[in-house]
Amino acid sequence: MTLSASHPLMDGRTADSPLIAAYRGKTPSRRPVWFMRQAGRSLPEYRKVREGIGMLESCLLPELASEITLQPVRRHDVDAGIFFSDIVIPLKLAGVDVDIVPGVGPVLGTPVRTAADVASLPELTDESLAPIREAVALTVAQLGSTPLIGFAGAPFTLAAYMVEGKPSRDHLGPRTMMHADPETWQALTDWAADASGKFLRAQLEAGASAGQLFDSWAGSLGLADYTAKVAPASARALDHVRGLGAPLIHFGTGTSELLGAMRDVGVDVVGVDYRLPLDEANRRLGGTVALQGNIDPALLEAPWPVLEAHVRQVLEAGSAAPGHVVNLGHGVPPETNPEVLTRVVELIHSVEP
Ligand code: 1CP
Repeated sequence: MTLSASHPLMDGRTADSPLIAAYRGKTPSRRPVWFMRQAGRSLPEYRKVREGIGMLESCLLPELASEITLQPVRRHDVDAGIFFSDIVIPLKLAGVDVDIVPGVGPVLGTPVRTAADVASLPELTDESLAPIREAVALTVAQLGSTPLIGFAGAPFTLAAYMVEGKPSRDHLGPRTMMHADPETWQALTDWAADASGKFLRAQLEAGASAGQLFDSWAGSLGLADYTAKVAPASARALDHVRGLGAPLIHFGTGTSELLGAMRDVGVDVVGVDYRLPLDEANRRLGGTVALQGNIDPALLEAPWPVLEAHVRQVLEAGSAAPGHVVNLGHGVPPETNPEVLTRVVELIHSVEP
């Protein structure tokens, strides 16, 4: 299982990029930075091309998805593109009745709650992923030596939407199911693991140079439940892409107590939200992996001197880790002034790696 010789990671385009060097624990030529949700509503050029086109529809139009992926790279000089798509796209492509409702998020026509519901989930075929492969190929042809990061939702975060049928705060539905009906839980998370794994694999094979597993809501779990009921499915998702040679990143929010367990599903990089300083995260992980994070998105609205001091602190704390890729502790808030993001990138690039 390897990437083709003409893949950007194999043909010399991205292997020595600052992003991939830092992920691999080597010294990069400059401090790499990208932002979760760097594509999206904070950019006027995004709002313009999305006019009148639904969210999921825009993800499945290869030229549009590619253009949206490239917009923040052009504008901010970030060190990576993150593929414009969504964690529920594999559900949509499998034929699950799901949509993204503006101002709400993913909503399913019928929530998935019983053994029969799970048994009737359609399988995601490789053929249905063609628009994803096409969008990735168009994108990497334009990105040159800037790596593209592929991503997928982790099984717990996907299952959280599938069981509740919509976004929720406490994720009570999935947390009940894992104990009340462990067999259905296992079947559901296995299904989600395979759907996400195939989605991520399609992106890596088509040209993405790294892959990030988003377990955004894992922080609602204690360590015991995470380890017993969730981590095995996350490992199963990544089994689809191990051995390709592309660095793998694992991110969640509210996961300060789970960092070691998240590393142990088998990744090269752990993403840290804004709650824990990176030197402390590195101490908890024993200096075993590179870190990604963790500018507090709330500070993007603060006066520049306050934001600058915070960014410098993040860089200092991140120096403790074997490798550090700067990011936010969660996604770019939609109200963010994009000029602030560009200025943050300039600041980070001005500091010695
Ligand atoms: O119409 C719009 O513009 C809707 C907003 C939007 C966008 C821009 C949604 C709906 N998804 C996306 C794109 C997206 N989603 C990306 C791509 C680009 C980038 O980062 O620049 C990525 C990586 C995701 C992944 C995603 N979707 C996650 C994991 C990351 C995270 O932010 O925690 C999650 C939890 C989702 C679900 C989702 N999709 C959309 C929304 C608003 C949500 C969250 C809903 C909730 O609060 O539960």
